[in-house]
Amino acid sequence: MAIWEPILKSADCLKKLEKPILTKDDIPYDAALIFNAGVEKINGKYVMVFRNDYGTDSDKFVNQKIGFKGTSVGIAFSDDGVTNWQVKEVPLVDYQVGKNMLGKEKDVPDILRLYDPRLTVIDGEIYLCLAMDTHHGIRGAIAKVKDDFSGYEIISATVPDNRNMVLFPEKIGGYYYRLERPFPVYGRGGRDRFDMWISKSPDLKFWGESQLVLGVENVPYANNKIGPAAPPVKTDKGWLITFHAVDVEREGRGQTTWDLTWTKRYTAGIALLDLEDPSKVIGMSKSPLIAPELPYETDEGFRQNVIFPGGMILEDDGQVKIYYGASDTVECVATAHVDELLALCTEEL
Ligand code: BMA
Repeated sequence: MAIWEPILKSADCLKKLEKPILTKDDIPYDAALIFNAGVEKINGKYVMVFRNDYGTDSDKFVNQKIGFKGTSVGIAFSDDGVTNWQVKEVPLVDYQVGKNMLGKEKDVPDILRLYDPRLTVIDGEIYLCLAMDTHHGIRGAIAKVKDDFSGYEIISATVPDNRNMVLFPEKIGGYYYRLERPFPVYGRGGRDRFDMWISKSPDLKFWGESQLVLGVENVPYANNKIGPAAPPVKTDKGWLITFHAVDVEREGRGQTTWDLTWTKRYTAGIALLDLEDPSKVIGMSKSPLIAPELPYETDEGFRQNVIFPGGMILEDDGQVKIYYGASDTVECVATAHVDELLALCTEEL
């Protein structure tokens, strides 16, 4: 595949680790693609909740039209957030293709699979936002997770079609908030053209007062769709957010996930939202924060040229760790100082 025109580069302040931090080789059960993880620091330990598409010959999947046997969501722990990830013996969630026709969830019997986990701790409780494929469309689910990651309960789910939800880590003006990306097709010309929205809730179950936060037209390096990436991080200046931004070489190509002619490029953007009214963008960068550049981001893996952040941690010394899936195949981390990231968010919408 290689790097595409127009060439998009990561921000100068961003330091990428030269190799992925979690791959299929680290997983003690069937695993092929390890990516799009949520990460949080809980009681001093880093917890990663990762997506695993499994059940295929992993050496042969580059540009192949293949199916997988299932998708699971696994858990890993690390002391420094970068090295030595200890993967829990069993995944938290596991859905096999074709085996969930009657459903596993008592309250939501329609589920086909859960994936792309985003992890947020609010008032000491652990929550996951997940994409939820059902027989009747793709929904965004919020699950409450047991402290030892041994189980979960879905506490709310959107109507289709919505996903990429992330929760803010605290209430703002008495309400919980989430960023999300509905994907209206008919209303936007019958093709991908999706934006980032926000909704609020008194209890994490009932969501409303939805508003548009950022439109795809506000992002100069996207011509296809944008949406949330990692959950927001609080800073003195505002809520620091990452978002995914997609450009295609030519309209109408690479439209389905399993399409052989994959030509979507996913980069990550950065913006700052108002602390008291997070529906307001107070600054953004008009250039990407993370672009695909390294060989395993551009030339290897299942879907080349895909960068998708799912976790962001602000350390006490100001270092920010940004966790991202690369090529829908491996999980990576990049770092920058928070002041450098804030300095990027100075352009107006
Ligand atoms: C989206 C989701 C993501 C994935 C991206 C690129 O539709 O499936 O999990 O990273 O496509 O393939």
